[in-house]
Amino acid sequence: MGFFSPLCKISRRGKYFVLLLLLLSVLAWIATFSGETVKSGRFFSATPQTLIKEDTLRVKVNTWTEATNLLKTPPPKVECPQESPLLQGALKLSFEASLKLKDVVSDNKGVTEGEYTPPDCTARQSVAILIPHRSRERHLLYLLHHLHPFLQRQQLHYAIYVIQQAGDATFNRAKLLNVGYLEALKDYSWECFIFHDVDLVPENDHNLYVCDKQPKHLVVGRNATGYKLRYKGYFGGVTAMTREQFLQVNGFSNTYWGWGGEDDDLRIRVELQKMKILRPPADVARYTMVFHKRDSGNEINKDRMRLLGRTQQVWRKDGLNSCSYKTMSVERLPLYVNVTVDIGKP
Ligand code: UDH
Ligand code: MN
Repeated sequence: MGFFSPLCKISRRGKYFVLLLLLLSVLAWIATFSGETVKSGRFFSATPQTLIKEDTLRVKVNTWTEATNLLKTPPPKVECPQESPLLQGALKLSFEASLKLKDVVSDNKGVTEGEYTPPDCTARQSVAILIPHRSRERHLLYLLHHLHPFLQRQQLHYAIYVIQQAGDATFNRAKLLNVGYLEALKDYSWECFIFHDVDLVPENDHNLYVCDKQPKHLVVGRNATGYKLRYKGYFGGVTAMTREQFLQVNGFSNTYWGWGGEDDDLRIRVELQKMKILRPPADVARYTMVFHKRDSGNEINKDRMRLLGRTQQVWRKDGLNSCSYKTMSVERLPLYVNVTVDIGKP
């Protein structure tokens, strides 16, 4: 009798039963194995239809998490519209004696260190506003109070720079503006520059603080002149030039100390480049100038006519490329970047 002889003794029915048991265990093993592949197959090749119920659920949960995540992350920004829907047109300006700097700060929560970016769309232009300044604090406060909301309604990416002339030598508006251009470009590659007197407040927000294919003059009229252009060719007060346009004319002359002439000199530079000055419609390009007397330290420049006569000969070597100065400080205040500079004396 051999080793397997007891098996031979099992009945035929018993043999079928053992075979069935074997078959069932093989099937069970295959089932567990295929279950595993389907689960991991999600990451390889299983189509959604082959997923077992549990995984379908997991996929649903994932889609839900992805969807809620999508809601949390802001949608990609689109370019701001050609005309901002926030514009109001003619504005009611106010010059309250009680106005405080901290009120202007709290009115402009979107502004950090003088800079603002529209939250819902990508601004069409990045604009640096340059304000030449010395001891006109009250005018500066009124201007900041009006200009920040004005620029935000225009949906611009902008920053305000105040360029303070240190010391009490004769004032030089043009040289301060050259410094402003050079200093602002250290922060960001601004494409447009607005050269802005501290005492001129725009009356209508359709007067857009953006640059054009040609240099722009934004002050057609002001209260003090019955809203008429001061004289034919006047290019002062508030002007807008692209980074390239300003570079092309070599900026302002550095040689105008005291009041007058520097704006006419810039006009000559622009005309020498065959550029044409653009102006917005007169009903829009209106300003209120805060009343003031002539400042001490900014007396009429008696030499201005002589200087204007030599612009054509000197503009290439007198301007941005010859602007020497010493930066005393750059303070990043809430509403503007305060650049204090020693520009020397006449
Ligand atoms: N500025 C200062 N401080 C000064 C001088 C000039 O901040 O001490 C700046 C300021 O941005 C000002 C700009 O330079 O807006 C132009 O100077 P301005 O306002 O004195 O020039 P404007 O042509 O007036 O407006 C000239 C004298 C007006 C006398 C009016 C008498 N009716
Ligand atoms: Mn003025």
